[in-house]
Parts: sequence; C-alpha cells; structure tokens
Amino acid sequence: MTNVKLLCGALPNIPWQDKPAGQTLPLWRYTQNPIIRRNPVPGVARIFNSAVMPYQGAFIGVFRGEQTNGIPFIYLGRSADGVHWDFAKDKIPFVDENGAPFMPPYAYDPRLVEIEGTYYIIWCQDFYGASIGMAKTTDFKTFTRIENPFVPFNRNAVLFPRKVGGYYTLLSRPSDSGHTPFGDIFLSQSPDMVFWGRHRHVMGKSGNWWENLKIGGGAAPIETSLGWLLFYHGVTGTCNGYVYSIGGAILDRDEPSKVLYRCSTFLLTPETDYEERGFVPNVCFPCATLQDAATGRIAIYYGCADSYVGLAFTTVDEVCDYIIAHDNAGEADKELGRR
Ligand code: BMA
Repeated sequence: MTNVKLLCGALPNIPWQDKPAGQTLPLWRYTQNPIIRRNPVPGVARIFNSAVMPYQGAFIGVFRGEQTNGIPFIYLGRSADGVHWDFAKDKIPFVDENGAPFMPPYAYDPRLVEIEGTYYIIWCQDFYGASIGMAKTTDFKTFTRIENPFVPFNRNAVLFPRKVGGYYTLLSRPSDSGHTPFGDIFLSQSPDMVFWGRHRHVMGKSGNWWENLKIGGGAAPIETSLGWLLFYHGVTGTCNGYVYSIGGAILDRDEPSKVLYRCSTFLLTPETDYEERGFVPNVCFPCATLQDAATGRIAIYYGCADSYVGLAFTTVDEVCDYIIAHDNAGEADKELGRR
C-alpha cells in the first residue's frame, strides 16, 4: 500500500458504499445507479456529464441538461446526500460584468471548482465554434461570466482547485468543429483568470487501445501527497462508433504538465445497461469527484451514455496503487511539454 494522503478537508457525509467482493478494477459502481434518470426536469430530457461539490454542509452541482429542443444548457442542483438531487426548473441565468443577461447559445459538460472562496463553472459553449466558457459565483445566486479563455476549437476544460506556482491552472483539449477524432490534454496558466498562456502539453492519446483515439480532462485534479490525481476520459474508435472509458494518471504537484504515472488500463469502461445503452451508447464520462481526507474515500460522478449520471467509488490508496502497478507513462507524458 502506498499510503497516499488526500490533501483536502474532511467530508464525513461523502456518499459511500464499500468495495464489493470480487472487484478487480479499482473503481466500483454505486448499486443504485444511475442516480439521475431521464426527464428529470420539465423541458429537460436527460441530465449527464455534470459536476458537484460540497456546499454548506450539503451538496451543490451544475448539471448538463439536454433540453427537449435538443440544445444543452446548465442547470443548478442541490442535494442533502449527494445522491438524490433537486434541480432548478430554469437554466442558470448567466450575466455579464454589468449584471445584464449574457447567455451562451448552448453550454455543456460543466465542471465546478472553488478557488479561494470563489466558485468557478467551466463548460463547452459556442464561441463562433465550440470552445470554453466560464463564470464565477460566490453565492450560487449571481453567476457572472468571465472572459472565454481560448479561441475555438476546444473542449474538456478542467480547472485545478488551487493556483499552481502562483497561477490559475487549466487543462483543456484543443479539438475540431465536429466529433474530433484526435486530441491531447494541454495545460494553460493565468495570473487573473482572464489572460491564459504558459501552455504545456500534458499527455496525448496512447498506445493503450482503449484510449488510442483521443483523451480529455475529466474531474478537477485531486491533490494528494503523491501528486495530482486526474480522472480523465479515453476514447477508442470501433466499427460502431466511439467508446469512452475512465482513465487515471498522477501529475507532478509543482509542474503538473509532467505525468508521474499513467494507468495502462481503463479504471471503468461501459459494461452496464445504463452505460452501454442510451442517447449515445458506450460512454462513461467523469466530470467531478468528492473526497474525504479522513478516510481516503473518493466518489466519482460520471455521465452514462449521454443519458444519465452515475456514481462510482474508490479510495486514494486503492486507485493510486493500481495506477502505479499498471503505469506505462511514456517519455512524452513525463516531459514538461514545452517545445
Ligand atoms: C463528446 C462530448 C461529450 C459526450 C461525448 C459522447 O464529444 O460531446 O459531451 O458525452 O462526446 O457523446
């Protein structure tokens, strides 16, 4: 056992189920999955690819709601236990810096991160092409858009939960205008959440067949004594379309564009009905985690088949041991990623 420490607070009310007998991979599913089913809100057909965090003794989240007109948007949800969720019936009403309504044409795959008392929501939206949108809030009542960090095309932006080396730090995946049959994870930094630079390559698609087409950031990296634990998605192409699995890597704490360990196998791949069947079959798409430093427990929220939200569990020791034991990070992963 590596005895890795989670460098975060205690979360005694983290959703949890013990590892079932016979489990070989280090992530196991909640037995009551999916926790969010179809038609969860009037006018919303499906909620998936969504992010949650602890808030005022309970939980809050930003949810990708696919409206009945087919257009995705972001909805706020609250939960006492992290499992049963109540959703606002209206989309999050984003405003500009003057308080005037400022809604993106569409918005999907939100992530949610707190840094120094401000909560940031990061998503993919139209910016004359798919790119990244961002907003901040301190009270989950007023949601103020901030500058879009990148020009199109880009997806899967994931903010680190603290500044690294004095800079806000963001992972993203430059892409194309369609269903992007390629893509690596890059890192960018900013002194102010407005101007982004210091771009670095983190890691690319790999020779591991389950992630040999493209990869993208998943949940906000989790700080541990070993490094930043990153759950990401890896995609392979088949004769019947893409398959999205959950992968794991550990990034250097001070230079997170350097990959210390990268797991050669997936940690979770579509194999249940709710992952294999849905609007888009064969998708496991992680967007958030909860963690409890006191026990090492981690709960992973992931989109299932672009139709549902699922919950999976692991512990920091369990998953880090597995990643290290199955590490095959390559030279391009380990380097700083600057050319
Ligand atoms: C990606 C994103 C995700 C989606 C996945 C599978 O390109 O659009 O939101 O879950 O495709 O459809």
